[in-house]
Amino acid sequence: HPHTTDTVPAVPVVDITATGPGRTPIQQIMELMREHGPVLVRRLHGRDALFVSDLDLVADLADEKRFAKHIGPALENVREFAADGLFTAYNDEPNWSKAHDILMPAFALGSLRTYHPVMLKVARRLIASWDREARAGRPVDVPADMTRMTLDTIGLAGFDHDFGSFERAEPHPFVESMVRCLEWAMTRLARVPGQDHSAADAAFRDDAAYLAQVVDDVIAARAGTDQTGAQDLLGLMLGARHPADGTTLDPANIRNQVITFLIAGHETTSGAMSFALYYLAKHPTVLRLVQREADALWGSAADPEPTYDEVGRLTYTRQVLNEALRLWPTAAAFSRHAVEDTLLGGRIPVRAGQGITVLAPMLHRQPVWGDNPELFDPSRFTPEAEAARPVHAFKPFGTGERACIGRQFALHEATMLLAMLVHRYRLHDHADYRLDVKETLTLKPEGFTLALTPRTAAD
Ligand code: MNH
Repeated sequence: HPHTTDTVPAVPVVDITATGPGRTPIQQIMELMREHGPVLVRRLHGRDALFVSDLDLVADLADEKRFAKHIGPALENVREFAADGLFTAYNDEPNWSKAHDILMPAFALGSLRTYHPVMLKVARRLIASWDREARAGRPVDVPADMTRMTLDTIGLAGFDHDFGSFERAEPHPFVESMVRCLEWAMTRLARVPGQDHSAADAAFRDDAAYLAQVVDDVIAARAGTDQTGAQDLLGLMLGARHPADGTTLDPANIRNQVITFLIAGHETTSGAMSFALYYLAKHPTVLRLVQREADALWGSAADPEPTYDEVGRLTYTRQVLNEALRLWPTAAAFSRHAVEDTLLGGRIPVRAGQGITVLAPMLHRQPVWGDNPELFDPSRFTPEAEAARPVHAFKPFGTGERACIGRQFALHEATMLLAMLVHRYRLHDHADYRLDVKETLTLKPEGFTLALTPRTAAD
């Protein structure tokens, strides 16, 4: 039974030491919050961690004057292979602001336009693969193929490197190593003190070394060539000088940035598209509306050529994606700390530097979302509904200056692909799939397959 401590009045403390966090720690905290409410302390082997999903507390944590990004235990583990890359850098690490300033132009709207043709090219690889499977009457493995698509996209768009994922029966070894690194970072949090983990740690070192080697090859293919005018991520990393002091990123930091972007640039987007397809397969009426939106742009064209601007007009498709990210934000937790000792929400004392983790899937199920938050309903993201809702009610991309730098990149890629897929195929939930959310720090619908048939004039 939970009890309260005198340091954190009225906040339930739930000790999970007996079971540990297991293989689905996010879903475990979701369950604890359903039972104990939207703010709780999770105690594991005597270590306490404060989790919140209450809207007022999250809004308070978003105050950049009083709170900042926190590198908690999970991201400390990710630092073992991404070090001072943008995602895992400490706020006051000079390489954070330096890389942020140098790389921001790669995510400006003008740059996103230049990635559009590459995104389209990779979308067509996926479609060629799905056409083959559809003809053969074989179902497709949705998360595996979404991962092929997003890895090839970030590789080509960011680094002019082709992972060729659709030419492989198995995931690219980079993905397999990366997933094991993320799993190591997650399961390391669940370790019982005093046990021997040297075998797992040695395997992790091998995987991390492999990631670094792939990345060094990607860098070597470009280094030494003239980067003037190269505006993709790697071009900026190798060539751009910081506006303030004229220095470039150092080689160790470039390696960390490439690892960071190859991971952050594909893993979460792939999960988001997988969940969106899951909900479309389960909600024929919504699927119909997405198809209607795509049909309005592309009619019955066998091979439409979506333009950059057309993707911006796929507003209902974008709502579907947002609604999937509401229910299953694929980067489900982010952490903040207080700059100085303060009262969170005016009531919960927190010390300077103490980590506080926002659990987005539960924030996204708070009363502000109405009385049936489990219902998949893209009309929650009409412009009117969005304008009427407090801004901090929806946080799939984090908050403040450390929020996701790739948000528009991800949304463009995912919106275009979803619309192209529903324009082309009927989706058949052939296995009557029951949602099974796999956690590897990020979330994915494990084992989700779809059978496909081409749409005909009659559908
Ligand atoms: Mn992304 C930070 C979610 C796509 C690159 N991303 C974050 C954070 C969240 C997040 C949440 C903040 C984490 C924290 O506060 O600790 N990101 C997503 C989701 C998607 C996504 C849900 C897709 C959907 N991210 C992408 C893509 C890229 C990218 C695509 C790159 C092309 N994200 C980043 C980087 C950061 C980040 C880099 C770290 C930014 C910083 O701290 O400066």
